Amino acid sequence: MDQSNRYADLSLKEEDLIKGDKHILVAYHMQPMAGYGYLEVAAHIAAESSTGTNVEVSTTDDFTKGVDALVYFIDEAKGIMKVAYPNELFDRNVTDGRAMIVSFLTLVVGNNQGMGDVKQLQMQDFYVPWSMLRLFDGPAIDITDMWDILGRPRVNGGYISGTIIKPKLGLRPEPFAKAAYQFWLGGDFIKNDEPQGNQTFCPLKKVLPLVYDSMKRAMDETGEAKLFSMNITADDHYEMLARADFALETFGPDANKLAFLVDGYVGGPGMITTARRQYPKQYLHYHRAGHGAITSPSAVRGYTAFCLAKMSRLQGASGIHVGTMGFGKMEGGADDRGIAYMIERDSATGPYYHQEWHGMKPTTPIISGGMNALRLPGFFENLGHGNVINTSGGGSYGHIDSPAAGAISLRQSYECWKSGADPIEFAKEHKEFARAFESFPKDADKIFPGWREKLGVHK
Ligand code: CAP
Ligand code: MG
Repeated sequence: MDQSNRYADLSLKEEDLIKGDKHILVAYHMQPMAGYGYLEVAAHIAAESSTGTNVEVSTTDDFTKGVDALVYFIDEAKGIMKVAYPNELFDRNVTDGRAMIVSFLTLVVGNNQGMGDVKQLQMQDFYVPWSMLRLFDGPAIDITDMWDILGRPRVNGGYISGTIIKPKLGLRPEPFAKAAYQFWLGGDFIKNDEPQGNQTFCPLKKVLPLVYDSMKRAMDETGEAKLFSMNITADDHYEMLARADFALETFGPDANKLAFLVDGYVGGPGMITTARRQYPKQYLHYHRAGHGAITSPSAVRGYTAFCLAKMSRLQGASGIHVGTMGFGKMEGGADDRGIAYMIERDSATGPYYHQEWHGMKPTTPIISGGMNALRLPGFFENLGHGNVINTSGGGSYGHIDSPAAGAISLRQSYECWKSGADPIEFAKEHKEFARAFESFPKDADKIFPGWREKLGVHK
């Protein structure tokens, strides 16, 4: 049934919709199944994503029609469609009247993901009007709080060198805590790897006190504050709270140095909001493991990594993994810097919409995945700054001298880029950075051809 006479109005102007402050706007890549008209399917998507179904129903009244989602733009050749969703469609908390991401997802990428007349449908960007933006929690803690703890300026406090305890799984408590201590002798920030929690070979209640002891010893030896991002992901809300409360008790006077990590894509919006609202004093670290199922460039459904990151800021993530923009091991490219800009700036432009954040705290771009000291200078050059958290697992524990040397090489890499020095010349004066070349020779050959001769390395 062609519903475009009700669920499409191509005379609507985007600038009027934005000025009106009454709609969330969404841009999709869409391809209809063969044999269906483009506008017909676009209108069906708007119907199923708001007030309609595949047939007219007798119970519809004029008010209902007033909150219809409307297709307001299509470009069939490019496979683009845009929908205006009235603010009223989105669910509000009975507890405090605020908005929720799960309702946004249920509508804009809900049933429309499985319709028989749709071949491809992936959200590329969305615009949130101030009238709705103000109803989202936004971050409570951000990178400025981490810079504070690290004794850095609250503005442009710079690069936070981090790692992930590797191997990903299989360390028992003592070797786990030792690995942490070894990195903290040279670096700032350690995270659990995304599946690390309370495995039987490494019970949380045994390992966490040892990790805190490692942190205290490393802080004493270096005279520097250290940070730990602990995974509290669990199916059960009360399990999450139990883990977080135990950690806060364990870290006691150093609880401000404890961030909470949530595997937010697989865990879902509820888990992020649990952490955001139950522990508003802790940095909320959003790990996105699993997102590739829908955000991979090969995916044609769901939404992009850009949209995931933008939603995480609305939810209140203090930081989210944004990929390595083509410089690491995960999928992505240089243009992904736009993801970082959208979550860290107060005013930014995405693929289809400009967004003002009206002072909502920023979400830190967390850079992770195959990174090491050799890959970082190119990354910083592409992004244009180093106000990020970088977690290099292999890049630290794969350094041939020690995890501490790996950590120091990461910081030296940032200093090298920031000073504008030539990395080879810089390596001649900085041992740990130089030894990163020998630690990761394949990267060195690719990024710095001729490095062996220039650095006098002959084996
Ligand atoms: C990186 C990592 C991260 C991925 C996540 C891993 O380890 O810990 O989880 O980078 O990807 O398990 O692979 P390495 P993204 O530093 O040893 O590669 O940040 O793109 O979500
Ligand atoms: Mg990991």
